[in-house]
Amino acid sequence: MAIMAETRLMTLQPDGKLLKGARPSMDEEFLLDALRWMLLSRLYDEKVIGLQRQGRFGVYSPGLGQEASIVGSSMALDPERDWIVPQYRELMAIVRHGYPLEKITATYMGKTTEATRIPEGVNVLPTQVALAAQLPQAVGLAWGLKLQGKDAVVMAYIGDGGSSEGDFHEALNLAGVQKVPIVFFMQNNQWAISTPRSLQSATPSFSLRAAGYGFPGVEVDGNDIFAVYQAAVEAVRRARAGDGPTLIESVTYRMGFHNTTDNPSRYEDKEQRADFERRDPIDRVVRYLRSLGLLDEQREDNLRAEVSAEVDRVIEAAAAEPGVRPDGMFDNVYERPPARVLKQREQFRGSNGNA
Ligand SMILES: Cc1ncc(C[n+]2csc(CCOP(=O)(O)OP(=O)(O)O)c2C)c(N)n1
Ligand SMILES: [Mg+2]
Repeated sequence: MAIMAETRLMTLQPDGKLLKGARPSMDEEFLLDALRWMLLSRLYDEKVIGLQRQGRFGVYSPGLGQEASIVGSSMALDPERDWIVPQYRELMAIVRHGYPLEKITATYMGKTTEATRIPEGVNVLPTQVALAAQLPQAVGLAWGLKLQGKDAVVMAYIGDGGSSEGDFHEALNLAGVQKVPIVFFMQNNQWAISTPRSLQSATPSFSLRAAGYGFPGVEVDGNDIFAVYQAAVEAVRRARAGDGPTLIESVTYRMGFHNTTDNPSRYEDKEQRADFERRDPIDRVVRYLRSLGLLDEQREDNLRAEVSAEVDRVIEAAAAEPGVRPDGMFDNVYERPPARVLKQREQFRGSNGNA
């Protein structure tokens, strides 16, 4: 007997019409705010990829095509008390949660190493490149919050590729046993660099794995902001009520590339890409808002111009930062650097003249 995934949650169809009988999970004002965040994510990505090509920005993994997944999930959280534990492709989720975009931008532009420090009061852990290593940390954080009697929830992000790591299993297992207040939000963007989803796992749906850990798994159309938000709100509500973890599989597509060193045209399936182009998460919301008479061409142009100006302002501010001294690489790694590191810094200063 074939194991079937539970039906994939979808509310808003690619043509911008609500599925028959479906109700939007956001009111109009909240949806306009979500659209603004999705546009910020997209326009920022487009602009900084251009800067990277000019040698002004570091290696970067854009969230192109995944904006509903990234923004919709984070909008279910309360930045005052909840925590985000990111992988590395959820930039606007952590920015919406309070991590200043200027600071991140300055780091990518080689202007500061300060962004490795999380500002006081911002409930975000550093981005993680060692796949799935963030998950045991996230479960520990959620467990700690539970033991402290806080009503806080942790949202931990993971990719389809990261889910093949042992840490994924260990973290989800412990989270289920201890019923910690956590939401595992998996962005299944069909790729782990050049490894396709079909070679990542034989499971018909990653969400099914949750059953093995004793908590619910849900699969959502990750390009449908209403569906993503609805699933995230429900999972956050469960976690906050003490009912334990949820695994959300957000089915989306990486429309950009793995990072700025990658060229997916060498391995990508053109038809699959074209299919997801038709399901663009931003176009879908624009069509919906137009059909309601809440957005016309003029208003959309204005919104794009406003967001674009905001991106320019952030980049200009970051570019004006003084830049990193060569010995800045020793900063912000240890709270109390060991003697060995202090000695290396002295040697480095001596040999490089560190102007
Ligand atoms: C433990 C570990 N193994 C391998 C890598 C190399 N690596 C970096 S990103 C990546 C792909 C991750 O794919 P996924 O988790 O789906 O995230 P996505 O890039 O698609 O957002 C790999 C294999 C790594 N960083 N860490
Ligand atoms: Mg992936």
